Amino acid sequence: MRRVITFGTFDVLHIGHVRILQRARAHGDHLTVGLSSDELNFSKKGRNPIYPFSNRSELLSSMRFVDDVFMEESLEKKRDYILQHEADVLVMGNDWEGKFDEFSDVCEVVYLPRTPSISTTEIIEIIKDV
Ligand code: C2G
Repeated sequence: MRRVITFGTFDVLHIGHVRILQRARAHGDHLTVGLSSDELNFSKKGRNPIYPFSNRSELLSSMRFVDDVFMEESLEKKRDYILQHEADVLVMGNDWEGKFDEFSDVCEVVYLPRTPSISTTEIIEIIKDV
């Protein structure tokens, strides 16, 4: 079984998230998602997520192409997570291009094109203006 792993906050789930998860899953037979904790999102983006970890985890777990979800607590633990979950391939959007090449000794690293013109930040801004 070829195991794929990916990471993210996946807050205010949108088509860009769905498409990266679908494409990540297509790189193997099993997809594990390291879902950022609320605290990690705060440290990454300077704000709490709109949806708490429990809701974001439930949303991802409901997707047929997501097989497993665990809490990503630190960006620095990525190597441990990859080994712990026995991932054969790490897939990320290309906004992370090159950032995870250091893990190519333990798994294949694949960057896929982001879905253009959509982001959680943009969605939040639009909703604020309504
Ligand atoms: N993404 C995408 N297209 C978009 C928006 C996001 O393909 N329009 C991808 C990102 O490239 C990422 C994934 O969706 O691979 C999740 O995006 P975020 O939830 O914004 O996650 P991020 O803040 O990039 O966290 O350890 C890595 C980090 O946890 C990744």
